[in-house]
Amino acid sequence: MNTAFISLGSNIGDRFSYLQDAIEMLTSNKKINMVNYSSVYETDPVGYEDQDRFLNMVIQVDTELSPYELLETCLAAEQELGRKRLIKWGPRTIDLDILLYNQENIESEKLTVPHPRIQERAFVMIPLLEIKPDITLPAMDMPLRILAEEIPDKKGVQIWKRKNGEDAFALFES
Ligand code: PH2
Ligand code: MG
Ligand code: MG
Repeated sequence: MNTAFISLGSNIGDRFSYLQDAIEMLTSNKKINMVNYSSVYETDPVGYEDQDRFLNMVIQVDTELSPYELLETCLAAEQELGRKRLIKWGPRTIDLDILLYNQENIESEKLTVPHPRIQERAFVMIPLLEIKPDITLPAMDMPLRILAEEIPDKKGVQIWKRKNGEDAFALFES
């Protein structure tokens, strides 16, 4: 069994529904099992700034799929949810990025794992560290938590729906 972390992002339309629908699609695959999920964060757009704020979160799954099969499954869900690729880093109904697959390093035309921009992006690191505070990236002897102390744009990442506590939400209730 393999463990993967996937980041989800949406900044068009009913953003929360897109997150929920994407999770439902991924986990409807018998070879993907949800292990954990983060709170949902509202985040300032990074890279291409002239667009609406995102909802972002991270999920952890166990899977029998290979990294490429998992990628295909993510791309199919993006397609199904109306993703149009118009502007690089631009607005999207849903973006599903494989952050980590076990502790593997994968570098091909189709797929780079770990995701190359994890360490620059508070909207990825904050939810990832919420699920797995002691996570390290392959070939790196420092926990991600230490690197994350340095990131400049933490302010732009705010809790939107908390996983636990008062504002607990039932993302996976049927
Ligand atoms: N995704 C991008 C580019 N910029 N900014 C935020 N806040 N959230 C995202 O998910 C995001 C982004 C490209 O994938
Ligand atoms: Mg992305
Ligand atoms: Mg993507």
